[in-house]
Amino acid sequence: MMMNEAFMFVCVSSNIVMEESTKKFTHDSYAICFFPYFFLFCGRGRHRRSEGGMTLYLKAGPDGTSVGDCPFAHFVRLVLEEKGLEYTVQPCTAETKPKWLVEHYEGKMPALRHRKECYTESSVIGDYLEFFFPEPSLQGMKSPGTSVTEGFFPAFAQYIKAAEGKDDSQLQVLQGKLSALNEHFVSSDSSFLEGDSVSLADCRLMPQLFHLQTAIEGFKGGVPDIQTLYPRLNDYYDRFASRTSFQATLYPKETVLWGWGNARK
Ligand SMILES: N[C@@H](CCC(=O)N[C@@H](CS)C(=O)NCC(=O)O)C(=O)O
Repeated sequence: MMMNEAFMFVCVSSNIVMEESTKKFTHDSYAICFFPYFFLFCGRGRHRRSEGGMTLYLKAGPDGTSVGDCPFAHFVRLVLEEKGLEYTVQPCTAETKPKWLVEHYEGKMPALRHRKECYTESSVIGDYLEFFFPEPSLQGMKSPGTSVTEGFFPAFAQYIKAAEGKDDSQLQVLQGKLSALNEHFVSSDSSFLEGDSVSLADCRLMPQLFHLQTAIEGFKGGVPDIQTLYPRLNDYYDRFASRTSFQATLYPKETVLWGWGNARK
């Protein structure tokens, strides 16, 4: 609990917006005595990598036991891999979720359990890992990399879910987002979204691009052709896809198609 509170305290003081999942431990944080937090703050980054166990509970694939098609869980796994942290994955279905996860965390996944603490909401988990395991840093420069990805996920989800022949407007919206991303790499001439090193923003975007590329091939006859129309974005994708973190967390395209197939019904 102490670490939960300290994390929340630092998040609030650095204006990170806490999401719904963390409200549950805010109510008992009012009687804050700032003194101990100072020491906890000083303890930032002092977790030993082998200390305690981390388990990531995440959506299961079609067989109920393999890793499922969740880009948010994939984001967390990329952060864990980029930071060289040890963890195990626990794919869950509605039937196999642990009781404590359902009772105390609304069954939300991805959920990262680290020793006796648990966090849900991928952005909170990413911030937690960045705070307590600051090396290597995935901070990035915050802008403009983050803003250029805004609205990308809903745009591609709506396009993939749209019935064939009726998706011109969704396609146009998606193409606007893809053009903006491509243009970002042209104008910044950077290797990654927020500079020449990987950031949280890359770890978030890459799983979405993997879904998009797979679903375009599977459901949309290859339209739009990312390789031809958005070459700098395509180069970026290939650059990150060759990283050990991405290779280690890749799951079958069939799982992606299974997930979007269900969403399209
Ligand atoms: N905003 C959430 C979204 C998480 C989410 O949508 N998770 C879905 C899969 S992508 C899931 O785990 N569904 C299965 C379940 O909740 O049982 C986050 O960023 O963590």
